[in-house]
Amino acid sequence: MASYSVLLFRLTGRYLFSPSSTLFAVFLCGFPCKNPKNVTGDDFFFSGLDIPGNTSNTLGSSIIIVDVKVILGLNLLGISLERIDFAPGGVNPPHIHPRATEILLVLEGTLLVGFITSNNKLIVKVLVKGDVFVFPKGLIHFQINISVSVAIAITALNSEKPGSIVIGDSIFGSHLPIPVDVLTKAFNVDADIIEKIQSKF
Ligand SMILES: *[C@@H]1O[C@H](CO)[C@@H](O)[C@H](O)[C@H]1NC(C)=O
Ligand SMILES: *[C@@H]1O[C@H](CO)[C@@H](O)[C@H](O)[C@H]1NC(C)=O
Ligand SMILES: CC(=O)N[C@H]1CO[C@H](CO)[C@@H](O)[C@@H]1O
Repeated sequence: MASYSVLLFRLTGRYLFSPSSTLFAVFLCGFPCKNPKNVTGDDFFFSGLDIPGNTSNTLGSSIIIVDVKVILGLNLLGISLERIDFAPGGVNPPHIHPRATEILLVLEGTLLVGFITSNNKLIVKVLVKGDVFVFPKGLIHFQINISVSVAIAITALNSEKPGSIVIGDSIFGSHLPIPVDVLTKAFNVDADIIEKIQSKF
């Protein structure tokens, strides 16, 4: 039945069943395309990246993401942008982007940045204004402001929907927590330490 439907699609360019049919429902990973006749400049536009993010939080950092949810015209184009603000000592904690390599430009301040290779080697670098650094796709990476003044970075990512998985949030703060037994064995510590960390997320 499914192959008949696909054959019909090849022959006629359309599916026999409407997308609302549960049997042949089509689930899009990207976003549906707008009618090209209705596209305007605003579909490729965002304003406000000159405004600093609010870093009054426990991490002392803020990320403004300009991805396909913000600029619909990015759909399928494989690129997005972020502005990251850091208070003195502020941290963008260890995280990965499952779908993107990231290239970071420091606009202001001094950052210590790093990523961990698949061989478990830490690669670090201190960056100042004008410096550029690359975080390869899928690797755990972080940034910390090591100066007494604020820092600002712009990053570009080669996905319109790079995704972000914050390691601590995932491991210790998942909805439906990972069983403590899994974490005590994984980190080789007692349950009370795991429970203490879990309580922070
Ligand atoms: C899109 O453009 C068509 C004409 O090309 C127009 O009839 C229609 O109302 C437009 N739709 C929207 C949502 O603006
Ligand atoms: C920044 O965030 C803090 C904590 O959520 C809030 O109290 C404060 O009003 C915010 N500042 C601005 C300028 O929005
Ligand atoms: C002012 C301030 O918080 N400075 C901190 C910047 O980051 C370095 C490294 O973590 C800290 O040692 C400083 O105290």
